[in-house]
Amino acid sequence: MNSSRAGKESRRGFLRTYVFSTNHKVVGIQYFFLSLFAVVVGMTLSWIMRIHLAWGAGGISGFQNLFGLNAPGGVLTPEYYLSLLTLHGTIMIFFVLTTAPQNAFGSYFLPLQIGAEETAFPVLNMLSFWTTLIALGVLLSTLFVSDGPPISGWTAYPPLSAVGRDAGPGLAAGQNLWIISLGIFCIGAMMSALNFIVTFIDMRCQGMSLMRVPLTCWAWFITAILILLSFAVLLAAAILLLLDRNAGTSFFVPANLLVSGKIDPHAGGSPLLWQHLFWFFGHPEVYIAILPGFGIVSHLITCFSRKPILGYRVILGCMLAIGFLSFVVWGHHMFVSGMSPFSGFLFSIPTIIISLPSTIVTLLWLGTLWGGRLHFSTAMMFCLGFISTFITGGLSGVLLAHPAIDSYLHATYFVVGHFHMVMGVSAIFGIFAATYFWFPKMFGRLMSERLGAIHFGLTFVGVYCIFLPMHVLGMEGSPRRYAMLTDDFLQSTVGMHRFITIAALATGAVQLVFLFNLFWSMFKGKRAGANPWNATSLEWSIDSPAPFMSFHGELPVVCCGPYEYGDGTEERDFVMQSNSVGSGDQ
Ligand code: HEM
Ligand SMILES: [Cu+2]
Repeated sequence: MNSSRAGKESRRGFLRTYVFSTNHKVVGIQYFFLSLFAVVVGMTLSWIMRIHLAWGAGGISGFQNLFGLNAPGGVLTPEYYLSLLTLHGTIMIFFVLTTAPQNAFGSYFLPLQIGAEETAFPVLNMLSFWTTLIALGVLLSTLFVSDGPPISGWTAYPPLSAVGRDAGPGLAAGQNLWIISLGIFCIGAMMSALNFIVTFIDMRCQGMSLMRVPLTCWAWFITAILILLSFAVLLAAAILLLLDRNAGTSFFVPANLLVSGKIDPHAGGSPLLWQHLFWFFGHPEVYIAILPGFGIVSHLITCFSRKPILGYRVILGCMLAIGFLSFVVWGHHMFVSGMSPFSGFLFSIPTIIISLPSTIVTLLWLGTLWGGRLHFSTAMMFCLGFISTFITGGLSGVLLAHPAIDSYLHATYFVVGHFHMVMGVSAIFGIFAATYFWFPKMFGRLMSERLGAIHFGLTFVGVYCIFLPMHVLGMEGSPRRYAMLTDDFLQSTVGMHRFITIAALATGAVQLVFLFNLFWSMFKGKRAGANPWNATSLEWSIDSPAPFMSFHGELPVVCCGPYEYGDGTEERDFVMQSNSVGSGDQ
């Protein structure tokens, strides 16, 4: 049935084949480029913020030309800084960290790795991409409405986000568009999650029993469940917020609120309700960003250590435990919201517990590396970078899990350092590792390993230079979301802020090496054989680049587990999951 469907597709015209395609590989590549575009925009915004923080006080002439009234004399208004901040956070969290690891690589490789010709609902797959693209368009359109993007941050707390124009710039049309964009994004994310779940359960080929599924696929599957459960709540919350703003309801706005000298007409809602709904989504969201990375790192380090993975079932159990626990810790984002100390305690305990499965997985990764014949490909180095930054970011998380410590550090740069380290950098390293590893399968050529090593080395040093000092700034009391360091006690931090900005600009420049490598290798890279890394999973048993119909209608039959490395001879120390198609290099 599938093969005839895919066959029909290959006879369709250009538009249906490459643009409005239902082929999971085309959709995966479309998602990949969507998040590549998004990350470039998000990074550019962060540079503007960083330059402003470091040297903004005297005015920067280019800013006046770029932002007009939003930067009189070249100094960004505090409100416009917040607008850019909101856009930066929203783009990075949703359109980069949710989209690339799960949708780009998941759409492409989940069906291949479980031996399916397609996803279960190819049309849904196509629709989910286009929905996500529309959501990005709506979000970016806030840059062009009269009072710009909202100033309420990526968490959009009411009352600020609910009471409209009177509360500040960006809170009229901009905030409406922001909410609509998020709502559309939720719908796209849920469509794709549903598709992933059914594909995983229903479409595994013969012999692909649950314990033979690569950990990457398990990670995409668990992440899909988290997406379905948490984005549903965010969608509902977004609709309620939209109603509060435009239909006179009062879910989130309390009575008798004085806004810009006027009594707000809303009555009887609770701003805390939004915080609960938002973080019930928001905490699972950080695991949505990182779990696919868990799968990718597990999958790659065993290949580049030439050893079976240590504790397949334990890693799987830990990922399931993390998935479950991520739904019961949301209150740790609200320690300072005035919740009772008892509630704080109840949220603190599972937060500390959730670090246990994370630690176990990390130790199992180190155990897998131990005694292996390590091959330091660029993909492998990014996996090691992932482990390093995950430990660094995780450790500061354990500190923040204590309400007493969090109360002091919550609104400071310590938190900015923490979440950038763990979700920004770790998750992005997972994306880089996946890109270098699967590029040959997606584009039929190899990326330059020399440029890759340069890219990794400089990026690794760079991110530590950017985000470690932020912890120190936080402990010194530097507040986050401030556009300028005007208070006396902040003057002593100017030097460190400048250092961070220089590091951020330099690390950003290093990404040009990656972009060059990516596009140059697509056309000029060395041609890749079917299995350049001598890996075992099914995607490596077909040609590179993967043909339009991956298995030509003849689904593979799986005979072995996913990580049978290290047995056999020097030249061939691995057993592929299926020998039914091609195997080995060339
Ligand atoms: C080149 C790398 C990056 C730099 C230099 C950077 C810089 C910044 C800066 C300056 C802020 C504002 C902090 C404040 O004033 O409180 C910020 C906020 C934020 N960034 Fe980044 N960022 C980078 C990458 C990322 C990535 C990859 C993510 C994805 C997780 C991310 C997510 C966020 C979030 C969620 C916020 C908070 C937004 C809010 O509070 O509404 N950033 N970043
Ligand atoms: Cu959390």
